[in-house]
Amino acid sequence: MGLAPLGYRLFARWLEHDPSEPTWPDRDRFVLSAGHASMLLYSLLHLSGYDLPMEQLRRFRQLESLTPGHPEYGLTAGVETTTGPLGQGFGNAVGMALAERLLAARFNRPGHDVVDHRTVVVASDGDLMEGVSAEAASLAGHLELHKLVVFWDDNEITIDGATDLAFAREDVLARFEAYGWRTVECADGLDLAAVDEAIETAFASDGRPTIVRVPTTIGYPAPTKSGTSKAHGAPLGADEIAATKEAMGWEYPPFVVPDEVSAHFDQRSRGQAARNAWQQRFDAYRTDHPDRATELERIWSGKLPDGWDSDLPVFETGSKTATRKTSERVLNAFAARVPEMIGGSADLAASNNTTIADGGDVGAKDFSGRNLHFGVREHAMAAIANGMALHQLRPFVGTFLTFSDYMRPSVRLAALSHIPSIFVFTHDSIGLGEDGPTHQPIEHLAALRAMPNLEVIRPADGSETVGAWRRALTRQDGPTALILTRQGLPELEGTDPDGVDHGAYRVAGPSDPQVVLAATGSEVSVAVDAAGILSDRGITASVVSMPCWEAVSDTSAVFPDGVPVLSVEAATSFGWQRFADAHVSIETFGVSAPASDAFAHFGFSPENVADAAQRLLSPSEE
Ligand SMILES: Cc1ncc(C[n+]2csc(CCOP(=O)(O)OP(=O)(O)O)c2C)c(N)n1
Ligand SMILES: [Mg+2]
Repeated sequence: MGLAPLGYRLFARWLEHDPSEPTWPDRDRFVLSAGHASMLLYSLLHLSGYDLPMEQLRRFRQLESLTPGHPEYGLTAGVETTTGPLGQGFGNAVGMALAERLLAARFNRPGHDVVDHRTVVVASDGDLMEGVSAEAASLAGHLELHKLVVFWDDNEITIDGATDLAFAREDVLARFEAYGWRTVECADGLDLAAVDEAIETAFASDGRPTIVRVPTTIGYPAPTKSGTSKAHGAPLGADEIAATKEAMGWEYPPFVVPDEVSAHFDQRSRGQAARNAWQQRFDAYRTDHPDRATELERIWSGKLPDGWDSDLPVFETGSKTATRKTSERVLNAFAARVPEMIGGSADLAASNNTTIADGGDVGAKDFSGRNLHFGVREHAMAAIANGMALHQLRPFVGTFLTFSDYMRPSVRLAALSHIPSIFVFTHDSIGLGEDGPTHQPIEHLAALRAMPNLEVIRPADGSETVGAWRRALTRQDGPTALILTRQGLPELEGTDPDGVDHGAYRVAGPSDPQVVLAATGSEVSVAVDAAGILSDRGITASVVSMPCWEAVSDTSAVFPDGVPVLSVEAATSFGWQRFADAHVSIETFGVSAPASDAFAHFGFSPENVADAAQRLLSPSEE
């Protein structure tokens, strides 16, 4: 209610959007980072003329309505991203504003600004307290994302009470100024003229991103609860509603919008005019630059270009390479064909091997490059990647697997809202060696596999790395985590890119073994060697590589009935109980030691794996 004046003026006057065509590519992006104010957004969408009938507003927060508790991308027309976890929308918006600059640098030509829109955010106190927004704001300032405008709902209230409990001494605008932002003060967020003035100032860019402090009163004008934390989430109650309506001079029953209000608010003709004007500009662009126009339309459609998977590297059996390095080659092979692949790392590019050769760096003065430097800001990196993906790019972002924890809230939102971001996680086990337990992931694979709609792919060698990237790039409806080694791995004989799409497949041994060794990534070659030792001992073993659990459908071919299965993975066994009867695993934190010593210490030698398999076959022979 306190944001109604700002929302009204944005939607009904300032934003370029077309309710009849919510996915018009050059629309202004509006992100309600404070997703708990979802009814504000639903009301604005309804009144503007989006396909959100009053019936849906009545069904607010009810099962299968289009008006869930927090806005969900892909469900409700006009909702640009899923918000609710505070700070995420802010990060997504930075990604959208960045994508706009990246596409503009690639496609706009003199006299043809076909990519040219704002990204507008409403952020609450909570959004600005969260670390992710600070990371994202710092990078946005560095990159001078000047078409990004954030309105801060400065209502001095959070759930627990007034902001003087925890947020009163901070000079938010000074902080943003220090990030390289322009700051604007709105005199009164409840006064339409003051709101208009602030928006007008903010929308006239001075070359920096802009934050506008908008003082409001939460729950305005409810007579007793406005201005207090009681207005945040609890219903006002019948008496307070009646008193509020009286204060506003509003005499209509619930869910009734008077015709003159509907007519006044309806944005369809204004939106159509804006879109038609853009369409004319785009048609002129097509006349002058037909190939570019076709290419831009392809990117907007989300379709990969013809030949996207030609010229992929082939890896020689027996050669030894880390999968982070095979990944670099595969990434570059795809990137040569897929220009919308743009990505980077959180200050570990040379370790994550995420650099596009000759791609050029992205910087404030030049957005034509393809390599992004996120700085040491993992959380914002993932939130920004999601925003870029929502803007039709194919972002990939890298860090060490152990720091996936720093990004997890954004990875989760990518999964929840079907965003195809690609997360490159290298240094995937104790195999990273000397950096020790702080850097050695143990529970991370299990934690990522537990997440619905995230595909976790841990290739065993170069061949599977090809399959991993191919699968990640063809995925449209959710994110992928690529799990890669620091240390060299042998290129195996039985591996196959297609194996990744099967999820689990046999790479060595007979189809009717006495025991199955199931492994992923660096442990597949250990299992292959263990199978050789078992064979010398007169025991037949098969080796099943399981690069992608999420792709596994039928396991009967790889895990024959009645044949015991031993899992071999340098991580916690948590989750492997689904497939295996016993485990060679790590149930503690790691150790600081050379990789070979760390592997030996935790029993990841072919001999120990063979012994464990033998014990599984005849437990009494211990
Ligand atoms: C990451 C995260 N932590 C906690 C919450 C729960 N939560 C929802 S709103 C809110 C704070 C409310 O204060 P503010 O952001 O100022 O919003 P206002 O009440 O002013 O609308 C909190 C803690 C959340 N949504 N996301
Ligand atoms: Mg607040």
